[in-house]
Amino acid sequence: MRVDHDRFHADGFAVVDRLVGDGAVTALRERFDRLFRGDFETGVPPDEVNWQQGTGDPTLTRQLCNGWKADRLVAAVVLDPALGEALAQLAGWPGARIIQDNVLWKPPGARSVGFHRDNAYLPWYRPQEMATCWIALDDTTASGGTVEFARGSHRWATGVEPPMEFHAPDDHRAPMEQAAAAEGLEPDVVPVEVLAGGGSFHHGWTWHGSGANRSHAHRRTLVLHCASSEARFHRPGFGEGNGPIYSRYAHPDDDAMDEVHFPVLWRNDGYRTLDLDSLTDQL
Ligand SMILES: O=C(O)CCC(=O)C(=O)O
Repeated sequence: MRVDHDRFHADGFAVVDRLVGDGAVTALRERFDRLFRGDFETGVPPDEVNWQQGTGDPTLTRQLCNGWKADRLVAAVVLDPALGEALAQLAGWPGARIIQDNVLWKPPGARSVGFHRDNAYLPWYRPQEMATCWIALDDTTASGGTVEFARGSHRWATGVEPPMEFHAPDDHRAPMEQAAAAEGLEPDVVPVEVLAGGGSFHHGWTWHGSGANRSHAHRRTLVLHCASSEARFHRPGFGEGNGPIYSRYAHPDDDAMDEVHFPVLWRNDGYRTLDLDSLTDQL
């Protein structure tokens, strides 16, 4: 996997032709079916189950967070040390630990995902930084509602972020356009169009989202969000962003992020959370 670091730092994202092989793509699609049916291989449910077959709104993008806890193949892909190393090097960290994965499925006709900046939802740990790898499991197109990035937006002002709706806002780009106007510029919005198995890396302050799927093709994606291997919980932020969900894993007497829940994928001294390597046998 070759990631263009100059592009990533200039644009806030970099597109990559191939992140996972065809065999893994096919097998993951089958795991997506199982996960959205509530068939959790390990017996452990994902941390967030926002959509299930039978009860989920068919017009929404289906989402689960931390599918890796429920499914060993998802785990084998998102806990891959090569992805952890790539993210750590892009972000300038000594190592990378997973904060969250997203299992996303936008069928034909499903609505948008609102533009947002990942770092804005992380006041519950320090350093408040995320870097992300987005893996397409179908060929992606602009009309099929692929992810879109606002070029260079990782350098726009941070602080008060405009309010956003993640699921199906009427105008999915509106908060980003408001932020662009505050910068005094026209946003340059770039859709990630790749073949299945390709994808992108993005910076935690890059504005991104995706439009409705106006094509006849499904759009399935597996997303890996990492933080620095050195990240620690930050108690004053527990009530904000998605802190109420993930701060449940804090210890009462220290700020360590438990490696059972936030395993280290790669560190520059060779360290990696134990027991992860057996998972790669699934690939
Ligand atoms: O795929 C999408 O529509 C959104 C993905 C996203 O928010 C992310 O990768 O951080």
